[in-house]
Amino acid sequence: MRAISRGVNRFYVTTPIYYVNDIPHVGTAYTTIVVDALRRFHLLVGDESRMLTGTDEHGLKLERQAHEEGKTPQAFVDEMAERFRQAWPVLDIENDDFIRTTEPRHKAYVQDLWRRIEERGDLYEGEYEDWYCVGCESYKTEKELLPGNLCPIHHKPVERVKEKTFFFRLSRWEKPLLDFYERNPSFVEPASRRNEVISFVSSGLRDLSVSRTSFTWGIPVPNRPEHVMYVWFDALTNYLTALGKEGDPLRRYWPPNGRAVHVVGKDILRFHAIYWPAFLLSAGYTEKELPSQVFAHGFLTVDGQKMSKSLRNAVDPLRLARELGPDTLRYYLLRAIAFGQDGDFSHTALIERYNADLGKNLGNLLSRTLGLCVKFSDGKTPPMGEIGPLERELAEAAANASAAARAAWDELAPHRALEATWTLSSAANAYVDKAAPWASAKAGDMVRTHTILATLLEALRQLSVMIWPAMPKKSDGLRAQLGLAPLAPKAGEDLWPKGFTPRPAGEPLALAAALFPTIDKDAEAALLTKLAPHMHGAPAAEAPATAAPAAAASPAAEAPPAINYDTFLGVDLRVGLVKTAERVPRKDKLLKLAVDLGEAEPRTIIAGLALSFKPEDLVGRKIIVVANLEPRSFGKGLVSQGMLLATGPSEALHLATVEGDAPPGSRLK
Ligand code: ME8
Repeated sequence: MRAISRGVNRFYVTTPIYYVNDIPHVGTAYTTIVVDALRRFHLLVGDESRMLTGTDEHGLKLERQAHEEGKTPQAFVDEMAERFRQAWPVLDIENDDFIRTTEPRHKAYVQDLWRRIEERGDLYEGEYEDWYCVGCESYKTEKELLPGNLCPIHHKPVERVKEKTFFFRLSRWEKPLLDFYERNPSFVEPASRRNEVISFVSSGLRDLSVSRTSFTWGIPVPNRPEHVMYVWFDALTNYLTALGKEGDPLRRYWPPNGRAVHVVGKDILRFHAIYWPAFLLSAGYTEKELPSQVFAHGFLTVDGQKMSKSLRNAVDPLRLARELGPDTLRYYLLRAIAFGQDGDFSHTALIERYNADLGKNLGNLLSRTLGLCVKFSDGKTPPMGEIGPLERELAEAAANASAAARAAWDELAPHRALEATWTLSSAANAYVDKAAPWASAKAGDMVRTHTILATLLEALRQLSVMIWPAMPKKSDGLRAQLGLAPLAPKAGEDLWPKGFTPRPAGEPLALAAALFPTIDKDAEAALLTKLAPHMHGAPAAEAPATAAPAAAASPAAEAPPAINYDTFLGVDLRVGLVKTAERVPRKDKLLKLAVDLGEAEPRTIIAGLALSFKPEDLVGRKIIVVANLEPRSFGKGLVSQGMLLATGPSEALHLATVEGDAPPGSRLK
């Protein structure tokens, strides 16, 4: 880890800049919460700390999506970027800057970087011909693809690209990169990811196509406006754009004067660990002026399932934060997922952790301690008398917890930091039981009783500091009950707990409502129905176009068990006539159909057909509909009132239909 030893340390931490084809979801919220917690930790220990997030707004994916929605790319990205900008404060994320790649400051900076690389001879013109995944905005080689030319990440067909381009001489940087990784082993973390990067680079780097000529939504190449820059060349540069030009005071955050850490998901490690340092080295930056670290975290699943778009959106982090408070979500994500590894998001696990760690452990410690202070110390801080072995033991637990948590935060391990923090809360709870202040009070030993309570109040004060990076609001609430002002960290002032230093006696405490009221079984059920509707009837996966697409697609798939005739009759299968069909904004697989089932009004059916059919090709077609399936919500007022039958993979579906002229509404039996 590269830390700065002179004066105040500077810590610059960034999230990826998110594509605006999606709205903020639990995956992007995860990265952004971690980065905010790291920012807060460094602020708390007196570092100059700066956080950057923002949006990635160029490229083919966004140009296409804007067209699909009938908007200009600029209008589309303006609208979507706003959703990100407004989302983060709801999660108590306080980024110091928010960068958009369509801003003039960014364009100027990227063009400058381009020129520097060009001057050093690392750009040359040519023609690119190979595969491209629009979802990844990334070039793919034949051997990376899945059968059927599918992108291994998106499972969607890649596109054949043949166009004039500028190539970046990435191959020239193979050896310098390998040397750099060797000299700076903490550049890529965790270690397993570093090994992946090293083995990828060692297997040979091809020159990289860094401009596109087949569309226009990008930053123009200087003096060659028929080329726009490859979106990743443009995007990666954001981390420097946001610190201004050389000489700008913000540049002090960049190495060698500051520590710059890029936190990214494992999906985009290669871009950050290979392309980005190669661009910088090529532009003349020295090794010491490269980012300090790229930390690739794992991917989240939801209730054990891969996050498809519909599933991702079924967990709305903003709604969760509004229902349960941002700190509950922050704590859960930071504590439950080992940072660096894949993890699972589950509402029930979240509520379990809330009740156990926050309610029963920390919350109880607070309410017990303050209740005892009200009873035995007039609701004020009691005087500290002579301490005994139990107090020494707790002070030692506090010292260990604070040292371990500090080290873990510094090593980008929030889960370990919180685990260590909670060892103090558990130790303090055990201490109350062992020290039994109620017994000493009963025996009339108020000096001892007060000593115990003063010890507990100090443990709580330390906890209020150590939870601040993860739970800033709850830290304020905890401190308010302890009669302490909210923390106001300042650069140069280290607030992290050091030693056991009880407060003067006689300061007012302010016992208030429970900090973490228990979520009982009834409240949990109500919350789950509200927050996780996919767990309550509606299927969680991407909108099925068919009753059982996977099984139907494979003749060898195991057949479901036999059902009796009455059960079959319970399924209301009807002939439907498609009256209209349209795309669903921001849901790239879905089409919305109006289907005549012989009823007074056509039914709305949302189906995963968009990869196989153009909307206009479906109008007038007869389909088979399961007419009595429970309505299913896709959010934003979109409700499907039935399901149609089809077979095949989602990009090559065949619709089930009937021969002859069976009128709409005819029942199949
Ligand atoms: O890749 N689990 O943007 P993006 C955990 N614009 N994290 C997840 C996640 C999941 N299931 N899904 C997404 C881009 N993320 C580029 C970045 S940077 C110069 C350009 C998080 O909108 C994770 O941080 O696709 C991942 O790397 C990022 O969102 C991808 O965001």
